[in-house]
Amino acid sequence: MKKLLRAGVSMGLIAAMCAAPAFSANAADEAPSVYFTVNDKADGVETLKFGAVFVNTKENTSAIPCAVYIKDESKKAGQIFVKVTAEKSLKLSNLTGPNALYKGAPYKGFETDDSMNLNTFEDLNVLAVNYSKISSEKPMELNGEKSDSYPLACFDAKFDANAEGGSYNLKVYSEGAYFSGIIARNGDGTFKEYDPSENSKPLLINASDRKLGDINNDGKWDSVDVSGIMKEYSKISAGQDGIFDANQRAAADINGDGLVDSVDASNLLAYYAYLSGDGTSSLNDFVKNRK
Ligand SMILES: [Ca+2]
Ligand SMILES: [Ca+2]
Repeated sequence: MKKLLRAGVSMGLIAAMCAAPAFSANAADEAPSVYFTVNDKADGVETLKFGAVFVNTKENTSAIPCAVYIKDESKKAGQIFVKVTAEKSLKLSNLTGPNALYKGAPYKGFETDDSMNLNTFEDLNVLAVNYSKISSEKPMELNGEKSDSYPLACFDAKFDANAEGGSYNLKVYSEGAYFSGIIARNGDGTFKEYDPSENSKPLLINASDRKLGDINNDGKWDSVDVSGIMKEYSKISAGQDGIFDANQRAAADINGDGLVDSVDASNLLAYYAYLSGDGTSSLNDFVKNRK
């Protein structure tokens, strides 16, 4: 009985959280999706422990190289239409296929940038990439072991000079004529279409005018920053407005999980102790290596 009740609760939660009621749980498991990476060797760019990217807008003056990948466990993708967007002050440009930078594409038959369809819609800040072999009823043939052995496409993301601090998202765009779709082919003529904008996780980019964790922007990481995060967290968790501005909030998500909470405060406190003991790693490296 208990077990049944628990199952009932979790199913209810899943139904409430699921934005795509058209898919059953099983279908959602196999649904192909896309994901994004950034090259964190660019100045002022760091990939945080739980995947979000931190950008110090003071240190970052160049475009950030990015890539978009398809994750298709079933290996059934037969046609791929993906459109990528971000907030307008994070400008997307320089769309190319993956061949030059990554020495290959996810699928056979796409050895040049001309063979995939690449389009830039500047007004919308949207980039489009199509892998389309209309004549085939079969899935496309992979080049590597997995669908994400190579990216679908590469592009640059660059903050406008007047971009404000805060949370930005690289995500799939699918609106009207600018739709995104992945058609999975079963090899027998039947197929199923998925909208990757519904099941792909955006890449969170936290942009701040200060260094990660330096909440008061005094060039030091210490107890003042820790107590700032605790204050912010206690306000937010009490349902009140936070005290941080957007730059501070972006600098406070130290582990990159999209939340500013006590875990960030405890990471920062441990880092403060580590620095006091003459530690030399960056805050991000310290947090990533922390158990
Ligand atoms: Ca500080
Ligand atoms: Ca966090």
